[in-house]
Amino acid sequence: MNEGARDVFKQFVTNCRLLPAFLSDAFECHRRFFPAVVRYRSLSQSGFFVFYTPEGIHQRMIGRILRAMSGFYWVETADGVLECRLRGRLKRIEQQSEIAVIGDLVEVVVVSPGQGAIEAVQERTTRLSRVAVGSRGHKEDLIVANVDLVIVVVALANPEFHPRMLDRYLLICAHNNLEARIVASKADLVSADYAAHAMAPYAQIGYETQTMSIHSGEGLDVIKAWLPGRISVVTGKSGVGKSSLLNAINPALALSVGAVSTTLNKGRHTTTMAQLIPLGNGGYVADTPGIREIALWNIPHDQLEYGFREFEPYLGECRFSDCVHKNEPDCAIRTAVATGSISQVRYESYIRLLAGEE
Ligand SMILES: Nc1nc2c(ncn2[C@@H]2O[C@H](COP(=O)(O)OP(=O)(O)OP(=O)(O)O)[C@@H](O)[C@H]2O)c(=O)[nH]1
Ligand SMILES: [Mg+2]
Ligand SMILES: [Zn+2]
Repeated sequence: MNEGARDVFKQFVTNCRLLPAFLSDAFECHRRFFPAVVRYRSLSQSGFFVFYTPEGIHQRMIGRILRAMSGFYWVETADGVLECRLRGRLKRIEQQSEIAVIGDLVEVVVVSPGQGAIEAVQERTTRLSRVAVGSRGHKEDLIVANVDLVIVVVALANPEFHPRMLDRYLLICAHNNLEARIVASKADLVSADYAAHAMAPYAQIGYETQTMSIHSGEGLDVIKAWLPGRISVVTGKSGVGKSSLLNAINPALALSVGAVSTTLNKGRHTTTMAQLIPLGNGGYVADTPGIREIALWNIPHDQLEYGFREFEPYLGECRFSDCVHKNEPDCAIRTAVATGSISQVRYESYIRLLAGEE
């Protein structure tokens, strides 16, 4: 499309977005008389236009990236899923940061049947990424864009429950300003008492927690009700049952599920690539591989305390303003731990993260 035509097109798109829905519908009915508009579905999310230019027909659509691999992007549009590549100009930005990731809303142009080019990436509302804000010399490792909810799955057994790992995930969510809910999976392998005991410190500090089992069906309805109308990411260590959970909620997904490696009790990364799955109820869910490199991820020490929400009432109460709550005198956090207001387990997690321990 030449520059002149592009400007006219942009103006046209802008004008169309301002139109009330009924007008778009009217256009649809009378498209014979308005050859520029072929179809328009939703004012906010998706829609598409056919615009006549001297070179022919160009469709510009808004779509959502469902999958990304080796420079290819699978974009869900009003007209099906297109396999897309980035326009050259975007590729140059890509080298500095991830320009397009799953969850992104993008503007695409059809280049041939089933294939398109990503022209622009819309601004993200939120992001789930591994690299701390403010850390230098790192390319931001963005996992999913426009996330509304992170479902952190921890197994109550097989692999053994480790609060440390859960705390790391919660820290990442807090650092990305994302709501996190905790699913304690494989409840069929432990007693109800054990499950309640494991989750108690998290429930106490206001996290929504849910025990779940794909065998007994416990918790599935509750988790299913979290999903409509938002983008959720299911995350957690390999082998905890993330893909199993999604299959149990929606068997049509048929995600591959693997046995937990018995030698290492670590899982073996059955899911190798994050993908966003449209659920058909306005909701999307991303199944992610267990984050293997999570140990490498680090955030600055002075920001660590903000990832522990129960510390918040005490921050600023310590004698030293730069207190790291380790062995400084008159530390409000340590006092709160001693009096039982802050859980010992969580405090230990904090100390280990502070020490950079794996
Ligand atoms: N007993 C029991 N086993 C479960 C449950 N959920 C999952 N599993 C088993 O746990 C193993 C791992 O499940 P997956 O769903 O592949 O785990 P994942 O978290 O997706 O693992 P990655 O894709 O490697 O990150 C499989 O053998 C499942 O059958 C559960 O509720 N109870
Ligand atoms: Mg999986
Ligand atoms: Zn302190």
